[in-house]
Amino acid sequence: MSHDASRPLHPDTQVIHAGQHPEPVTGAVMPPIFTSSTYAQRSPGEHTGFEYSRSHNPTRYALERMVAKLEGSTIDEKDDPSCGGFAFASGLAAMDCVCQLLSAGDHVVCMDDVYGGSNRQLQRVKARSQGLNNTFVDMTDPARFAAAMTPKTALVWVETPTNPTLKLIDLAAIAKIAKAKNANCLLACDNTFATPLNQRPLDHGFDIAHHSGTKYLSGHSDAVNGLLVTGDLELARKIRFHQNAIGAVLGPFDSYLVLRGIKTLALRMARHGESALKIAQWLEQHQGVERVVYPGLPSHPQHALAKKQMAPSYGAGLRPAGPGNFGGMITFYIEGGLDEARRFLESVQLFTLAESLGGVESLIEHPAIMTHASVPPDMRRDLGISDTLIRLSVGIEHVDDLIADLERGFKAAHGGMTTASASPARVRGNAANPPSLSNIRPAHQTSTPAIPPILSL
Ligand code: P1T
Repeated sequence: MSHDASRPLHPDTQVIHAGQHPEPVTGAVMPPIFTSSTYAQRSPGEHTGFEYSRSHNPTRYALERMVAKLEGSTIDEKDDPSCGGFAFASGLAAMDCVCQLLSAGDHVVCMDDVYGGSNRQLQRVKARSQGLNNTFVDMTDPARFAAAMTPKTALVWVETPTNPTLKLIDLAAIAKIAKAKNANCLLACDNTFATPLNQRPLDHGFDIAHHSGTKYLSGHSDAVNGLLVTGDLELARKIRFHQNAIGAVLGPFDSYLVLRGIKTLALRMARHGESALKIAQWLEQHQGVERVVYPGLPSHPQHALAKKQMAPSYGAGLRPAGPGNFGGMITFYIEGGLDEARRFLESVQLFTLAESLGGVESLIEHPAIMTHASVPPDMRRDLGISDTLIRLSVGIEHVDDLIADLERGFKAAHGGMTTASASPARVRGNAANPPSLSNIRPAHQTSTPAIPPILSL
């Protein structure tokens, strides 16, 4: 993209153009999907810069450059073909690559509330295979973090807002403490929930922004992928070496899909944020709710930090368009117990009961049984991942329809039905809950599927 560099572009424009240029041979405006696994050489070692597709792929580079620019990397394409952005086969594969930058026995400090799979990778894989020594700590309190951090800490891993309890971490405060204790310590922030439209970790002194691009970046729940971005050229070279040496790269078809999804990221995030705020406000007034957690509500204990940190500037004060920057994720504690939570989850119809988040469609899930089942039970209890905690990923449907759907759930949960009478079929059939959307609920949602043994290890 060539433009007058003295005039920064709005993020809405960047999601379409950043790091993109017409394909040099044909002028194709959208990047072709380069499927070739290898590239012809004129003479041994004499090639065009493209040798083998694990190492170099033009479609993947186009995606990587886009995310690198959105996250604020200033690495020039002349110095690094993907400007410090790296795409992987999943968010967890991207995290694995960061861990592989460490050495056996290194110390890691991790936020205590993170995606269950990130916790599992550190505790049940890296502790054994790399001997990483993990400390999980509540980093919402910088003093606690300072106590956990040692001069030998090699990696700090945070998520903000956290999955699933939507705690916030003051990135600038954590970066200052960490670098004072050990200037060489790597600071990585999983920016999946916020997206670069709502928060840019590199601007706050972090070395790496990480994404499960499976979520908001792709935005359509149709491509599992992960991304890393750094603005430090030396670190970029290390990540590139490991990305290639380990090999969990993102394929060209998925790279194309994710890049295509990002073109509407600004539009989608504005709608996600606007609707989530309305739903959070509605939930807060609802008698069936014990407590709502949403960073955009003044009742969120870190609302002031959210307003400061979740408002990235894209230069010259340019900010994403849209009323709310607090994202599309809400968690709430439903009144009652597991029975009420189950009836609620089984009864909503527009919100699909499923893991994942960040797609155009609304999703709902029960973290204790679903996404965070791999977190040790005592840790879940301490974090508040209880039987009554419900997580919403607010999609871009009309907000009134979403609210009506949630009301249907509350009627089923608290409408005087006994557990026995609350089967989804009965709920759909009763007069208070019109069966208009009943056909879209897949049959498997009515029973708990067995967990394949490989996943429950
Ligand atoms: O699924 P994968 O692309 O490997 O990403 C893992 C991951 C990493 N970080 C965060 C914050 C995540 O939420 C996830 C995946 N999360 C879910 C599948 C979920 O429903 O929470």
